[in-house]
Amino acid sequence: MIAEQAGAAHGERLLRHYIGGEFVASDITFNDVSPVDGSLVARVCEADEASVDRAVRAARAAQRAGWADSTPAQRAEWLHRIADGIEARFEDFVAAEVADTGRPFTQARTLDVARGVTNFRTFADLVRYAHGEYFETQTADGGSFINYVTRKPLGVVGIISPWNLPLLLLTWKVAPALAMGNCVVAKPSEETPGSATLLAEVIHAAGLPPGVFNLIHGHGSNAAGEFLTRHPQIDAVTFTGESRTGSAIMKNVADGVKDISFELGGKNAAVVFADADFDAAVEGVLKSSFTNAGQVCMCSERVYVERPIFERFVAALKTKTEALRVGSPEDPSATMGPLISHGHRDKVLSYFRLAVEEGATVVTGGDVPRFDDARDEGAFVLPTIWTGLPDTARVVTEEVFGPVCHIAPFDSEDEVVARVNDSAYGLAASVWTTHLARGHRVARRIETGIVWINAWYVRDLRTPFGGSKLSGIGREGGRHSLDFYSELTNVCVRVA
Ligand code: NAD
Ligand code: 6OD
Repeated sequence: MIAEQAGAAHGERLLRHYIGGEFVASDITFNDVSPVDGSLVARVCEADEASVDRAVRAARAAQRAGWADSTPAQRAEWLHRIADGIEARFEDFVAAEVADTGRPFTQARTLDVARGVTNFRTFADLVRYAHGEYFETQTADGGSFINYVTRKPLGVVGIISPWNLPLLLLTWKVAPALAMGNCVVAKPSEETPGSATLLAEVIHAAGLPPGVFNLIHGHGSNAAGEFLTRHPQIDAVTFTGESRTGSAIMKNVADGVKDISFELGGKNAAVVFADADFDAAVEGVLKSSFTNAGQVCMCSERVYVERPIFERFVAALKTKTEALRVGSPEDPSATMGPLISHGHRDKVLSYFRLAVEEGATVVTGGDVPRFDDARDEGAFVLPTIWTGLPDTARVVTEEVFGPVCHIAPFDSEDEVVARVNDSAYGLAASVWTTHLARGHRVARRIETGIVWINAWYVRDLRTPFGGSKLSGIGREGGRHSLDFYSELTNVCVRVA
């Protein structure tokens, strides 16, 4: 971890924590750097254990002071006010997201920040219509009872989010947690603190009661993230990130038997049948492999193509991939930005080398681009396609989380389903076919939390989102979020 004493020098931005309704600094700070050219974006405060403790206590106090007793309609109003605040500063959020990630402005506008607004509006609307359950019960001795189920907030929720879709994935948890009457302490990724700080500013300006939303910055292991998940006064932890980190957090929450919701890694497959709409499938796999430089948990890194169209498909995807333009956000023609950091690029480049060692044919990419300007200091890699590896190769089984895919041929439906399911992960899959029954049949047999047929990353926020196996625990989205962020109590009443 890069951490130093003292705050920001003159003219540098200092990103502070937001605790108990106030922006507070800490003595220790670290650098937030641009992945485009390594320049300093801001200095960021690193929360120590005492700061995390203050944030959790502020949240607990706010919970007791009335947030838990507010009505769904009141909380829905607050959420819409926050969404209004994001909209009012839309371009500031876009700039923060682009500065931290180097992604194209268009993506930040249409995906990241737009979803930040939608997350708040959706859960504002859903909470108004959240309902309980009701059952009538008769006992053998003639007694008659009604059972009804009430929802209460969990209390204080710790939220830990990753860097790949910073605002989207933070607000995807903050919005339903607040909607259900919880107070939160959120820790965004140390790589992307910018939009989270703006969210705190928006929430502050909206006048949310102090302590309802708290933000702490810092690193994860043996730092702010771990202090938060270990804190005895946290009632639940919701986490998005690597499977290995999920496992570490699980150990830390075990003592308190805290509720958890985990959205973790993936090694997702795309399956293209020979009867697919060819052009749509090529375009779909291009998106599913290379969107956000492959740094989306649902990206497909394994592509299976039915043998009769295999060669044609590889050639067509190669042509489209080579037409992608890697560049910085200032370049309006750039369709793919850098990876999040040099550290992550080192990891992706190690997989580039490993693929060659394992005997892959590099169809395209497999290297870094050369710009002959400041961008050569950035964390760019070329979108990369491999063929020729067995399913057991490490680059075909391990999550790379970069702009890569391995394409392999298959001969039958049964075979491809078995190969897709032969994975430690179970997050998402996409199936490309015009055979209606086959699409549904394959979707039922694939062991992932999400299956798209002739589509990829289409989201209706009422649907359950999450994965099986190493890809996570639980589901969020729609009523599944409302369920996770609330404690249910069954009340049983004798009526006769
Ligand atoms: P990461 O696990 O390294 O970090 C995520 C967050 O956890 C960060 O805020 C980090 O500071 C914190 N953290 C790290 N160690 C911790 C610890 N011991 N205790 C508490 N907090 C800790 O993940 P990342 O590199 O930021 O994100 C990429 C990964 O996230 C990929 O594996 C990707 O598949 C996964 N992801 C999954 C989903 C999903 O919905 N399933 C969505 C996005 C990303
Ligand atoms: O769109 C969403 O709701 C969601 N949870 C996306 C996850 C993306 C992973 O990178």
